[in-house]
Amino acid sequence: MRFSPNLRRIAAIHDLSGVGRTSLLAVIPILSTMGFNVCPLPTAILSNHSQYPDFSFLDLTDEMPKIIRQWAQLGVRFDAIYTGYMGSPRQIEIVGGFIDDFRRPETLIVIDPVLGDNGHLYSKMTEEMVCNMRLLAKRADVLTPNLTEAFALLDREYQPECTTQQIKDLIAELSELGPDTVIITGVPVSGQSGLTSVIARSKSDMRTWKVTCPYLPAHYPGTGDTFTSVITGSLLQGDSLPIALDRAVQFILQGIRATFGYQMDSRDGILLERVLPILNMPIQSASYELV
Ligand code: PXL
Repeated sequence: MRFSPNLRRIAAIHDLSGVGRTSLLAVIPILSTMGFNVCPLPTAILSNHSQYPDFSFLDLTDEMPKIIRQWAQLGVRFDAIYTGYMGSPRQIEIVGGFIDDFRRPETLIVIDPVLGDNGHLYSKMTEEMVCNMRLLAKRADVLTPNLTEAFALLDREYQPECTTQQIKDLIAELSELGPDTVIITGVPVSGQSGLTSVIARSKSDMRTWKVTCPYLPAHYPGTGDTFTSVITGSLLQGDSLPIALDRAVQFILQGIRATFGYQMDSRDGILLERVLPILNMPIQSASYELV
């Protein structure tokens, strides 16, 4: 009898930033801990993420087609393709082609349209990057913008105060671009500055889910990457959408709680190393609601 390890494989298309616990430095540990074989296709190498005032930046656009060609020759198959921070507009087109060539009917395509936060685009994110990201988003099964990115993808002016109905309308419009499931993160809860929420809906299900959690007054880069990594692993493990939302929100909250008590430079991100083992524990209590 031959046993197979049955490890599932995820192509992770993000930058590698040495300091700050963003992108691949969150994606790889989280999805490895959740039991997946992560294959990085790096988009750029940075000394540290771009929310520090200075950083070095090596654009890997020219290297990516070579890596992809080699993977095609090896006949590598992926159970999921998960994309995040892109380094150039042409790179986004290359990634679109990679998805078209490597996706099989059962491959989960997760696109985190990393463009900005708190109403502003990150440095290096131009209008052309936003346009190309909009085209890439069409290929997603699961799209996970924060509120800033949701407005940017729809070419609308950022509006931080939204009613639940306005968020539902944003989700519907983003779904029309193509994705089956849209999850909007970092949605303020109106009238309650101590709370934040994520709201999500799948086209194939009429229900809209909301998970609310306490908002701690600190900004940690990389929490979006951490969130979408847990969502990807959880959905691949067979969780329902609301359970995946709960797992991701609770994990971020535990990470922030593990970090907040120290007087650390918040640009270093959350103390991921302290909380990774939680990913293999059963979910403590689900708090999702229908809205
Ligand atoms: O966490 C998103 C992200 C990813 N990669 C780089 C970034 C950021 C956010 O600042 O700068 C390089």
